[in-house]
Amino acid sequence: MSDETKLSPVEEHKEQGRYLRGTLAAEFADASLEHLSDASKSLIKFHGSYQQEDRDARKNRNKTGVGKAYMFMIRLKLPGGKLTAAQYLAMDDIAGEFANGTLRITTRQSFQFHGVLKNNMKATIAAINASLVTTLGGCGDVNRNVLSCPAPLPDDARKQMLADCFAVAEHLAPKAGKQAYHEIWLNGEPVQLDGVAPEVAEPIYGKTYLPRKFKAAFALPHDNCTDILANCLGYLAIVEGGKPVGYNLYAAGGQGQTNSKPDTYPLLAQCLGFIDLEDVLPAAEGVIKLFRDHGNRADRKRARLKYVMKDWGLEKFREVFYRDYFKKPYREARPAPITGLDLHLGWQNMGGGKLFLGLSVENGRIKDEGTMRLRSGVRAIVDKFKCEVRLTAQQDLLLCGFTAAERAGVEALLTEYGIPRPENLSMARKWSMACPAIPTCPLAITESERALPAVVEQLGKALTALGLGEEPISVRMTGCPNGCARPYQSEIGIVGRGGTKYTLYVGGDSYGRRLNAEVQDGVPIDQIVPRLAKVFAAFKAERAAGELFGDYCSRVGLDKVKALLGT
Ligand code: SRM
Ligand code: SF4
Repeated sequence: MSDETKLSPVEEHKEQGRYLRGTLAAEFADASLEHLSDASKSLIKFHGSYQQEDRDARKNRNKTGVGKAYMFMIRLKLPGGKLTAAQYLAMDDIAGEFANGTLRITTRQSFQFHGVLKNNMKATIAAINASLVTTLGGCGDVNRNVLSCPAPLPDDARKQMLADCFAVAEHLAPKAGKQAYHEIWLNGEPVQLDGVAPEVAEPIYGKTYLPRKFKAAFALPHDNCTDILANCLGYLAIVEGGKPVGYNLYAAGGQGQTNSKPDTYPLLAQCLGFIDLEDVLPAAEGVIKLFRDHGNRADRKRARLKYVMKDWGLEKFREVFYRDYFKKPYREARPAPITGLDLHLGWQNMGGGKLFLGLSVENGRIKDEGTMRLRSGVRAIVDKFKCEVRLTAQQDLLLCGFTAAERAGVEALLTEYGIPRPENLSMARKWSMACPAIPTCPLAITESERALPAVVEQLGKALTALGLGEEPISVRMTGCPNGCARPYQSEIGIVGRGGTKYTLYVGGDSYGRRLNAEVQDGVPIDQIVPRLAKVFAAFKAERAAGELFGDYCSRVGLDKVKALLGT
């Protein structure tokens, strides 16, 4: 076999894994094993977990020769980011008992726990499931958490999208893989699979699942808060006469790229056409099966659905999808441009006399630190009012279902626990996101979550000094080019380059419709804002009426922005 056709080792792990079982049960039962075998490292992802190490501890441990401090990250599957009060309180308990005392809202509306020790994995996953929350498919070569606008606003389209989001998540969940999950983590009875055909055991995925991860999202044209164009599959709701009538279907978006591989890059999803509401599941199944059959299983860096689109072009992609998979005629997309993105922060009316409160969570980390006891405060509010909790794809938190009379009580708790109201935070802070990076992510080459707050503070001051403090400029940082905080879809993207240096991208838009472009490489972290300040000044002087920062950068062109940045 040539290198181009030789399957990646992960394909072998899946092939031999007996529908996600492998030797996981035995390796977790053996307390003397500090870490997992390579095959188990691949398979554990499908169960919603990654083996990691504490990178902060690495230096000292190397010096004393004690080896790596292994631990696990666990990611939930929370379609639409929805949790009951009881589920939230249980997740908070788990964060304290088994993880590092924090809950991390992800950029895909879910929670991650960090720092779970190997010997606590079974108890942790069992505790999560006891609350009727799963981690199955949180990671791995399957459909990941399905996104939908979580705002409980009183409109039919959002309700329809959430219902469809749940249906897609359920339909694309592993089936034989679920039995394995029960056997390994929940003491389920072993299921005999010998002689069962793969298309029966695992009807959508088969024995070797997908070539790579798969992501789906729902959004509204006026509220793209899930960034649907970053997804492998996107449903843009079409509303006529106040009622949802179907979706414009998008396919093959993605962010990740690798520095050493110029044939990897971010791409926005492209529109396949219009589908009726009743075709939500057949369309999902069609796109995912097309990916299963045509994705690259040799080179994992080029295995995402976006490269099938890039290699074939939209015309062929559509032709194959409609003819071989969806098996219905192509219908032209309805005119529905994306025109906005709502962070859903502050107090808002959800109908029926009820209110919800959107709280901005810095980089998604719910923790107690100094005088700001966010974790304890949110816990106290959820415990007292038994409010439903929803997570946004912008790493924020919505507390839902208060009466008007309860509002003062919630406010009092916010004050008691030092939790800032969104209206008192800078726009720069509200429109920022960072990925976890160091100390947990093995792929990080710079800091991100721990570095962005200082940059955002500087940024807020620089913008305020120029009278631009109220501009909604999206800024997203990642600790490597993989793009977990979707930095290539923001107005200012800051991507880890190594050490304390970053690559700077500008010219995207805050509604997730346009990719930005690289304008400077190797920028020291303390130079990011001083260099951008010159671009902000030009923006202030030259912007057209109502023009946003990213649109300005895109209009005046990269050469001008590069010249303004200087060195
Ligand atoms: Fe991601 C890998 C964290 C959303 C693209 N991502 C990772 C890993 C698991 C590192 C690893 O492979 O060992 C990170 C774990 C870090 C840690 O310590 O927690 C990680 N990704 C995250 C989260 C937690 C970032 C966050 O700030 O919230 C997000 C979890 C989402 C979830 O709940 O499911 C997260 N990752 C994303 C997104 C954004 C999105 O999906 O909207 C992207 C870009 C979109 C895309 O998929 O293209 C993204 N993550 C990647 C990639 C690049 C994939 C590629 O196509 O090349 C990797 C690397 C990989 O898979 O090999 C990666
Ligand atoms: Fe890790 Fe890179 Fe993703 Fe950040 S962008 S979490 S550093 S893989």
